[in-house]
Amino acid sequence: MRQSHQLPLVGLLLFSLIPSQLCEICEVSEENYIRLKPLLNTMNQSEYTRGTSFSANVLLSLQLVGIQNQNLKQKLIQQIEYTMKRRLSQVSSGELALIILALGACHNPDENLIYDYHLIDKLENKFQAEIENMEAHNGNPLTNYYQLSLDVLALCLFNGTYSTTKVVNYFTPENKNYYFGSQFSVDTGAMAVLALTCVKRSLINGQVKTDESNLKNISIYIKSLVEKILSEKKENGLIGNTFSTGEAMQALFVSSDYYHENDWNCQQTLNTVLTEISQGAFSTPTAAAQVLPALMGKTFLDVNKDSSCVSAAGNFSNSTHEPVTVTTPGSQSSISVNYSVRINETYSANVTVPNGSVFLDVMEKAQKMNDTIFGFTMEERSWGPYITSVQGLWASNNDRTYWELLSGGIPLSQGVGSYVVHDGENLEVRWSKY
Ligand code: CBY
Repeated sequence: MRQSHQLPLVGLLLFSLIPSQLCEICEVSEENYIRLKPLLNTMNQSEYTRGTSFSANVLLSLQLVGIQNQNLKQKLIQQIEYTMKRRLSQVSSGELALIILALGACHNPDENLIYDYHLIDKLENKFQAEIENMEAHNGNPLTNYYQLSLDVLALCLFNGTYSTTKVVNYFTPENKNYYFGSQFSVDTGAMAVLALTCVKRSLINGQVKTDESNLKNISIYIKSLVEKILSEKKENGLIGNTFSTGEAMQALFVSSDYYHENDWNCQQTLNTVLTEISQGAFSTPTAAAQVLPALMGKTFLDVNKDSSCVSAAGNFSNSTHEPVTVTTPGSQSSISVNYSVRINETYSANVTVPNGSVFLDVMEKAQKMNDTIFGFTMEERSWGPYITSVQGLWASNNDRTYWELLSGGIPLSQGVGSYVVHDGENLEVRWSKY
């Protein structure tokens, strides 16, 4: 008798638990916001403004998670406006897409800048130029598929014109542009899933008309890309590497129809990312900006949702002015590394640098020692300096060539400006194809 009384109660309890568990959004809880502080501190270091895609990345991230740091936002917008006035023609398609996403996020007053500067038309042209380059150069875009995905995403979210058929033609999961060598690029795949999901939604809502087969193909592509992303999941929950995980999470948030609940333990991924934050892994503003939205349950598809910009996070951002704890290298001790440039032959030198130096310091020192062999050029990208040439040999997107960074023969997952070198290490820049 007692049991039969309890049964409905237990049933009710279960009923109320199950749905909430199914809908559980994997995001950092409010009491854990403090663990995100290092990211905000890093993003706050905008005194050294690093060009537009850096500003757009940070602004987009702040807008999406609803952080009310007007001072920083104003600085970033100024930087973006400066670029729009002076050098919009030199901005790459993906950078422009990021600018549009950042300015348009949350329907704030800056959204007008998109229309004042005709940014959507300009993006349509830059996207067209990417496609023309692919047609002329063996399927290689001017930039890369990460940027093409950003283009489609921005055009889709802000009612630009694009051809769904072209998207279907170019975004097949077998396309070589999703790969660097034989390695699937999780960052690229994730951005493509976000773009394709946006396109799929506007087809379903009837905002864009197309034939059934395009819609069907887009769904097939999303499914296949999601499988590839999930197959890059590591034992500790990271997807690809530390720096691609945030974007992979965004892609998996919007595509939950395409994988099984058991295929991904979101909480494990989240916890590992939080641990990485505490170890200082996201020490560049772009790294911090790219991971933050996912940690707060946001995706780039929330950009034009009205409700996306208000959040409890606004409150914890005001007190972020403490200096960042940087691990100061012990006294003035020196370390020495072996540095090589490999084209067909290998040119090596022993280089001594202060303890705590980064890869770039080694390259500069070697250049001073022998400019003919170790001379190089670089340009500032959103993630920091990117090596464009060594010994006068230039990387080329049309040929898919680049200068690869390695340590002990293993490719690095950080650029020359952030990778801290160790005593006795074998560093190499290698002329490679991707
Ligand atoms: N952003 C872009 O256009 C870049 C897209 C991206 C997929 C990007 C990673 C991902 C991201 N979230 O931004 C990307 N890298 C690309 C496309 C490329 C290629 C650039 C040329 C092209 N076609 O556009 C290329 C040549 C394959 C490449 N990345 C090279 C490198 C190496 C750079 C070496 C150099 N010459 O300076 C390097 C260091 C790998 C190596 N071992 O040589 C590299 N990339 C790394 C490590 C990274 C990660 C940076 C992580 C960090 N903490 O610094 C990266 C996030 C990123 C930037 N590359 Co690429 C990938 C990762 O590890 N998850 C859009 C624009 C608007 O900003």
